[in-house]
Amino acid sequence: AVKEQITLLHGSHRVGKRSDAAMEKWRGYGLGQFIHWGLYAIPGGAWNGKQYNGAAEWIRSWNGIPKSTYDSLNYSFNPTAFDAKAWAKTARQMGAKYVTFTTKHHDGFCLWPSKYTKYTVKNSPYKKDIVKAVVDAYDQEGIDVILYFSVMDWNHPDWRYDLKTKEDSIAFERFKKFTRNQLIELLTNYPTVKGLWFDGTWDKSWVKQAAFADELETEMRKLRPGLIIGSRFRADENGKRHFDSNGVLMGDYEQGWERKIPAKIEDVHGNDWDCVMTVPENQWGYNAAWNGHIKTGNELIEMTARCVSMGGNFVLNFGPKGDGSIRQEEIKLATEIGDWMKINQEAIYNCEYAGYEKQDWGYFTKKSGTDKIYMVVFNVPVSAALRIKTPPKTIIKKAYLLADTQEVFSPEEISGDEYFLHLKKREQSKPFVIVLETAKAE
Ligand code: JFZ
Repeated sequence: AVKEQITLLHGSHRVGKRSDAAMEKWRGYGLGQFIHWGLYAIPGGAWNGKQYNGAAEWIRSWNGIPKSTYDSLNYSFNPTAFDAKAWAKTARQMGAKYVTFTTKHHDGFCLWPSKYTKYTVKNSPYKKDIVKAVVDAYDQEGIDVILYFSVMDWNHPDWRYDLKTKEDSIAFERFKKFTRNQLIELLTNYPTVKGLWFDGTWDKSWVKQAAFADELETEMRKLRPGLIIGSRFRADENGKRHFDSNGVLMGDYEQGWERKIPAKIEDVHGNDWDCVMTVPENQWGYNAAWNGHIKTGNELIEMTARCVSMGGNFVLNFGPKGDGSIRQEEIKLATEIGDWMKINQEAIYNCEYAGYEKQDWGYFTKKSGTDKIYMVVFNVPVSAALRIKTPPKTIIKKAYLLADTQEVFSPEEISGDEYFLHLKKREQSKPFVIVLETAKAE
């Protein structure tokens, strides 16, 4: 059914994907790193020896903690082992093409010396600008930087969840100015950043600011042409978030894939998107206990391939400790992923949805702008025969192992457009990639 379009003042400003160079680059990243770091890394998921059940970066919201005690953690923030260059090396070694870094999480503590609040790293024993160190180090490694920014700010006296009284509205007007000032400050201080990753934008107070947020987004884009902003920044005038009242994506990519991956290509509706993922179930900031299932390297590699096969980027979260060092478990995972990427990265970078029917053995990706198809194989069937169903009028010219191009395969045609690719070895401990060089049949 064709739905009637309504006129919106503050809905989406574009139908379809962006096609400029900055966005093309973003689309080709394939794999990224997320870093959640802030004062919450000091308690690390526990307070006075008691484990907090929620996400470690939310510990301030725990009833058992006096807010003023948490808010004084800035006086203990002295990460002696913080080494932005070491972080960036870990990211490069893993194969990350971009990093999203928490400049300010919900607790309001700023990792840069913001002029607009005292609650910053400047008023900690550490003193130095963490955001600058991170941006410089990642720039140097050739990894693009996106700044995470929480609009919700638990520390700011003018933050409100809703605007119920005149007093609330007056306070929130100040808060809006503060938010704008901080965002312009970030873009001005760190001109190399490629985008902003917004969070804490779900409360009624902010959802009601359609006009303000729209203007601010326009202002930021003008200040930094090419800036990439996801769908989690602003709502339209009817309070619709991510997708406006006409169902059109707001912002440059869909930001709703948080710890979940689309089940099928239809679920992404032709939009750009990225999936942000934690190593345990739901812990972004450092949690010393890390309970429950911890994802393995193979699981994370599979998620990367799955995202890329549906045109998305996969972003793996790291939660450095209070002293600034990255925990050993995360270093190990970064190494495992990186070792795999070194051999198989061709199937991940600058790749997109291949247009092939999904098969049980794994994921198809396609090198953008070419006829090169990659089969990222995770589940080898007992028959050791991998099914391929090509789109109509496709010829498979050559099939070979990416890791060893000497190992070629002769696809057996089962029926029109359907083939079996017979593997020689059935036992594999790591996912592997088979390249299909294809052509269009006349
Ligand atoms: C938010 C934060 O509250 C959390 O601490 C972390 O920073 C994460 C990346 O983002 O949590 C969310 C935000 C959005 C959804 C779920 C959790 N969502 O849209 O489903």
